[in-house]
Amino acid sequence: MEAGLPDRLHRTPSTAPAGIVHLGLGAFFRAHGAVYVAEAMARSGGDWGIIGVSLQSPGTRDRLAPQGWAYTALELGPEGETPQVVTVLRDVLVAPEDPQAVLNAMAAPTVRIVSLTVTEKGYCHEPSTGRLNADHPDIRHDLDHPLPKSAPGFLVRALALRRDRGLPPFTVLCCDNLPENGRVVRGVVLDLARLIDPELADWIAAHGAFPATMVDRIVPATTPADLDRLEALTGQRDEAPVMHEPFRQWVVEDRFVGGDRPDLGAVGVQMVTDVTPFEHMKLRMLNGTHSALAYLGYLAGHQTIADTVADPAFAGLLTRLWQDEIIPALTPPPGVDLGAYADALAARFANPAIRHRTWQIAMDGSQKLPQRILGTIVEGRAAGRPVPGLTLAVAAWMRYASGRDEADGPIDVRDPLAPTLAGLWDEDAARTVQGFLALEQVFPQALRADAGFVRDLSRTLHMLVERGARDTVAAL
Ligand code: CS2
Repeated sequence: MEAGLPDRLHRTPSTAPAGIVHLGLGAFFRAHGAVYVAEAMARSGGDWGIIGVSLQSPGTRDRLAPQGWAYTALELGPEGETPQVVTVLRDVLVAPEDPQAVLNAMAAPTVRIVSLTVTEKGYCHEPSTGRLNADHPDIRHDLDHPLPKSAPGFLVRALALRRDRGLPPFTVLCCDNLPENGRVVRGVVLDLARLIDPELADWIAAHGAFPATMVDRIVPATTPADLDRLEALTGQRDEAPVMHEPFRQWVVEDRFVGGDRPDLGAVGVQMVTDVTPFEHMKLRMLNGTHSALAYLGYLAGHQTIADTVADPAFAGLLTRLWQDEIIPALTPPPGVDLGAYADALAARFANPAIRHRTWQIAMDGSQKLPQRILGTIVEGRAAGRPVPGLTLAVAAWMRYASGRDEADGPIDVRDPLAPTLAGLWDEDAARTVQGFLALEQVFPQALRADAGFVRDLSRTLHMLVERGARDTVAAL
């Protein structure tokens, strides 16, 4: 044992072969998919240990390595904290340091699933169409170089290795909050493969599997204070724990290459034939209101989602968004009562133990808004249903993306389009709206051509700037 490391956490990693390679080893996957897989193996066995891959930086690998890849998942309930040590990781690779090692891991005969949480922008696609953006700098690189940078590049090059070695493809299990995530990742993989080797694309189309999933657990970023609190609770120093709420849900389309997968159904994962109604419900009811609260709450000076919904004006907005604007456009998944789902969400958002920053959720709005908010607006307007709350959320995103807050202080806007968005801000609300709506990769044609929506959005943005977020929410 290394000095200072507690023995319960620190362990010699298992040498059993891994069955899964996971791209994008962030806090969300370590608090969600990895925990389910660990439980499924404990329950039903199988060599499903996970090799994690960081596509950008070595930080997670460097913090986990001295712990033998074990880490604590700390459940933050309203009435207490429950730690669990997760030991399902077998190794962690850092793609930019050694892309060949990542490809070798993905092409190993024992690996049958490659799962991904690379965030919306990691698929290098156009959010409004779901197709590969062949002009993306990483895709341009991956077209010319056998050692890739992007997630689609790793998938395609590793699938090529497997085909060349006579191995079956792995199942690609997308665990990001994209609409029809299985179809989108299949589309970008086939688009890229076709540009590299059309026969490879045919082979993947014929033999591959890209099940759709709906993933849900609120996992705020771990802070230095969390490390100290956890140490006080357990007596062990963990340099790489993850924090999560008690709730979790995973709905998975049961379509795996050769039917080969961990026994997820035994540990509460819903294995279904159609994920779409679950995905719409979650993306629009949870993530849609999350984004609305993030932009408006941030502008109103609220640090976290729990703080935002503790403000009665925002709690009122939330109820209204669900009841009047979002639920009427949804088809409930089998056996689900959407009103009860909303009530449960309200309690989850209010959980004071979860310090989920509005700033964190506000990231990458250009990649998130289409599936979270814009689809509901299109459907509402087509049905003649007013959508003032969601329109206000879009206006708040524009205001936020300007990079200046209501006291004219700077906002640290994180978005692949950040410089473009900041440049669209204009003193005149109608001109700002015109500039944003010209972003074809974000706004669907149905909204860009909807004069009534353009007028409502311009008025709402004008009011938001004049009166500030809190007053505008209260007056809605
Ligand atoms: C959040 C999600 O950061 C965000 O954009 O809306 O991470 C959200 O917490 C999860 O999807 C909950 O399952």
